[in-house]
Amino acid sequence: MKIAVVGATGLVGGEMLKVLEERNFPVTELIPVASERSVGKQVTFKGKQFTVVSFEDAIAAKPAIAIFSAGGGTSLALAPKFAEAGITVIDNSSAWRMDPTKKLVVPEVNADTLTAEDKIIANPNCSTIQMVVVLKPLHEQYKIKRVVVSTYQSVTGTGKAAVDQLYAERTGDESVAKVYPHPIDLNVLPHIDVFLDNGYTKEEMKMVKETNKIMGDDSIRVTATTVRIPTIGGHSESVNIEFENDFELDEVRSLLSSAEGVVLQDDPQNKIYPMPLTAHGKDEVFVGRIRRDESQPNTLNLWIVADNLRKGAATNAVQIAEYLVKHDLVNSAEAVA
Ligand code: A2P
Ligand code: 11C
Repeated sequence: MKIAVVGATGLVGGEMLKVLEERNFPVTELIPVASERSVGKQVTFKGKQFTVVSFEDAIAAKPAIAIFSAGGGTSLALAPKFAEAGITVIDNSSAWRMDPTKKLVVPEVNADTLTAEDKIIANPNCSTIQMVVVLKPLHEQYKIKRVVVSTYQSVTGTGKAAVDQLYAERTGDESVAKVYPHPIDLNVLPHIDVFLDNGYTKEEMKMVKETNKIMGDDSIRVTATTVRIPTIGGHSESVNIEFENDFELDEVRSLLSSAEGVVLQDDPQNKIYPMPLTAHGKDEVFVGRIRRDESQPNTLNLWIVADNLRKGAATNAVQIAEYLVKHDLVNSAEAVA
């Protein structure tokens, strides 16, 4: 299958190439796309060099799937052009997520809603993805009423320039451009994406709206505080969940340990709990610190960590592609060749 990766020179794009390779996705031809300034550059995939091409050349090559991670503006402008050519777009930007005509998909939660007619499929925000993978099995069993989440997010969520800022601050290199309004090393910024009129940030409102859309249930009330911390391995989340029905902690652990894509790390006596350092480079969502909220009935506290570039972005997109291929929902290489 011919696959285009739009944004192949970026941080998430590079992770997409690694994940496609590691999961042995059946790529017969890779078509890397980036901005005009990168056309002609090389990217490495499965030990071979591939030349970055323009989006026009990529469409002409008729890939079956194009995975986009090149920013919202690029997705808005280019995804319809790919879709019109019969190419299924899986888009990692926020451009199409809340469009009622587009599906917003986390495979463990709602891949079964996908059809061959879905030509632009939205990949959710990283902090939302890792949370809903854990919420889904709990919602099915106990019915969630309300979620209160606070995040501790990696600088990798901002992109390569932010990783550079963190290390430049650490080494005292003044020549590197700053992407955050304050220092990030030895600091914590309660500020991710832009502030909105209601006092929340866009990242916080993404967590609210995207959770309802993916879970297919607007009755779940969500409130979020999203925070940037000087780490690179992944995003962490403190999540407080109030249910309609009561639960047993052992049953919660057992549900989560058998949930698809979830790894239970919940042995605090032995200092075992999820951390960005140990989640880094992994495809799963890690959950631990599972305990009852003793301040009100039917309420649970837990701690969720995942690599935001993996399950939060590249892995989720590749899993959507895998689902489409498995269920024969894309134009095959022969059909579009
Ligand atoms: P380029 O490297 O040529 O700028 P990141 O978020 O890590 O900065 O990555 C953004 C990715 O999106 C890069 O691969 C970047 O390519 C790509 N990109 C930016 N603008 C466009 C565009 N207009 N068309 C295609 N790719 C783009
Ligand atoms: C961050 N969650 O950590 C953001 C990055 O909507 O896909 C991803 C933004 C998005 O800064």
